[in-house]
This record gives sequence, C-alpha cells and structure tokens, in this order.
Amino acid sequence: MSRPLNVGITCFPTFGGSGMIATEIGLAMAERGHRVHFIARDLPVRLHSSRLKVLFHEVTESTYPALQQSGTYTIALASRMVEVARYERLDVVHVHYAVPHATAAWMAREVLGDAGPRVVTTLHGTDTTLVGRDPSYLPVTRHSILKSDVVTTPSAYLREATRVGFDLPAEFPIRVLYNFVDTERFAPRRDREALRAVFPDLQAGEPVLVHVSNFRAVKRVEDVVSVFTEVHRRRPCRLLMIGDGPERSPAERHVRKLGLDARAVFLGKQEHFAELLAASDVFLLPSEQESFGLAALEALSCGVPVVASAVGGVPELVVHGRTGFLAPVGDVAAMADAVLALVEDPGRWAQVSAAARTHVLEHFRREPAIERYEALYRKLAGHT
Ligand code: GMT
Repeated sequence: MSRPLNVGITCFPTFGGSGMIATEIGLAMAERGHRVHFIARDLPVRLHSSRLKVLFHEVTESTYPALQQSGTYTIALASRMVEVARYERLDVVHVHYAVPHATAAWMAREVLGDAGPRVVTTLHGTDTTLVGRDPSYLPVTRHSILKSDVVTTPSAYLREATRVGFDLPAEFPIRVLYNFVDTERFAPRRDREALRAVFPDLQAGEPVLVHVSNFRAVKRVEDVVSVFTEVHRRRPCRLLMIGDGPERSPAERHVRKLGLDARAVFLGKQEHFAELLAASDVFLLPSEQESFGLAALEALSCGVPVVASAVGGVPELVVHGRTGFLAPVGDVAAMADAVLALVEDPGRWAQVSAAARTHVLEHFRREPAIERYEALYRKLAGHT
C-alpha cells in the first residue's frame, strides 16, 4: 500500500464556495489517512467543528508600522508555505483561488526549488473572470497559473474563460474537476420542522423560496427580492435568505419598504443549513456571473429545483426544464413564471425534484470527486 500523503491546502476562510470545497477536500483526505495541513489566514468555516482531523497553520503578517497598507499577506503566506513544506515534508500544496494564493505557491516553490511540493491551483470564479484580469494583478497571476503543476477549474465554462482571459497557450492543460456535494448531508427531506423554527406561522402548501450566497453585487440579490415579490403577488409565499454580505442590508430595506418583512427572513451566515434547504421549495440564483454555483448544487442534491440565470457554468448543473429553469440575467418575469409553474403543479415539482437529485447522484457525488483529487495528488507525488 502506498504511504499516506502530506497535503497542504490554502483557501480563503470565508463563507465562499471555494473555501467550502477546499475544506471538504481536506477533511476527506484526512479521513482517508493522509496528513492534511491548512495554511490560511484564519480557520476555514467548515473546519470549526472538525478541527482535530487536520492541522492548521495560521498566516500572520508583520504589524511593523512602515508596512501598513502595503499588503504583505502574499509574502507571509509564501513564507508559511515554505516553513510547513520543509518541516512537514509536503508532497502537494493545493491552492484555491488564484489571487494571491497561486502567486504565494509559486513564490514558495522558487524558494524551495525542485525539492518543494508540487502545486495544484484550482481557479474558482472571479479570480479568473474579474480580479485576476485586473491589469494590476494580471501578469503575475497569469505567470503563477502557468507555473502551477496542475490547474483545475470547477466547470468547463471556467476552463474556457481562463484560457481566453489570461491568453493561455492552447496546449496548456487545464483540467475540469467539477465541484461536488455530500449527498448524505444534502439530501431530500420534506418535513417542515426546520422551517417552522424560522416561519412559525407557515401555512400548509405555502411555498418557500430560498437563496444562499455571500450577498455580493454579482449575486443580484435585488432580483431575488423582485422574483419573490412577483410570485407573492400571484400566490402567497415566503422568502428565506441565508448568508451575509454587502447587498444584505439593501435587500432587507427593500423587503421592509414593500411591507413584506413578515414574509421574509434573513438568517445571516449559517454553518448548518442543509435541513432548511431541503424543506424549501425553490432555490433562486439570479446571478450576473457564476463559474459554477455551489449553493445551487447543494439545493439540487436536496431535491430542490433551481431557478437561475443562464450564465457561466450554471447550465452545467442546472439542466433547463429538467432539474430546474434558466432565464436570461435580469429576466425577473421569466424567473417568477418558472417558480409559479413549479409550485402550482405538485406533480411537475416532484418530477423536477427527483430529476435534480438523480442528476447530482450521477455527476456530482463527493466520493468519486475525492478519489480524483487523491489520484491526482498521488501522481504528482510520484506514488504509483
Ligand atoms: O469567485 C468568487 O467570486 C468567489 C468564489 C468563492 O470563493 O466562493 O466563488 C466562486 O467559486 C465557487 C466555488 O467553486 C463557485 O460555486 C461560484 O460559482 C464562484 N463564483 C463566481 O463565479 C461569481
């Protein structure tokens, strides 16, 4: 049997999907007997309750006054990677989100030379489509991507967007490794107990629309509220908002102004929301841009149909008319019609719900995805 691997993982410790996927990979690797080291600014969210399975190396920046505002995080991270790689003999460092993690990994490799760990960079979205393309980051981000041993994206869409956006040579390999979901945790569950804790006066048959995100402008949270408003006008329903970010307060104000605050609940950041998701009726994701849409995948896994905008990698998981419905960005009327078509026809809803779950089980299960990462790490480490 091959020896266990020493794997370093770097991600943002925030509520974003990239941090969630990174954490799930790390925990699964640890469960398979590998030694896993998270190297990050803070403890990633989903590690809070499972910390003992992995090792955590905090990245701290110098507070020397002359360094204020000078952004030394990348150097601090690279230095920590060097230290951990040397003393823990890392085989692989897997960085999630290129800016600035791929750059820190490249810097660490420059210091460590050929004895250093192999570098896997997983691009997640705005690191390719927005931030990484900013002229103030582009040349170094592009170089860092090219210097990675393996580059992966969670969707075919993002692979092409990366190729075009960074003007990468046609022969430069980028591997699509789809994001995945724990289909046992995110499973169908139609009893509404969890929802009653949030909406104590929920009536039988009253649909619940749900949205989970980091409430940034790219999510078009105002469209979530508009779809809810339009559906509610035609059939009373509820809105459940999970997550937090800059667009949360404006959305809450909008709901209050409409006089719908008794019908909507903004829960804020929640670590455990699978039960709530599973008890809801339709998941809304009207984003401007989305390389994948991890929260939508979690909804589909719970058998909850998704109504989303047809952007980026979303059509790779939401199959229009089968596992949910897609509409052009900003087409609130079409999205509201799609929601009503589902909630007013229980037979149709059940059909789409079952297809959603089947689609996830066939294409996005956690175990096969983890096996692919493990095989990749082993190959890079020279294990047979
Ligand atoms: O790129 C971002 O804006 C943040 C990033 C994150 O850290 O969660 O989200 C991206 O990665 C997720 C996980 O792969 C995807 O599910 C999201 O679709 C993607 N966000 C965007 O493309 C806007």
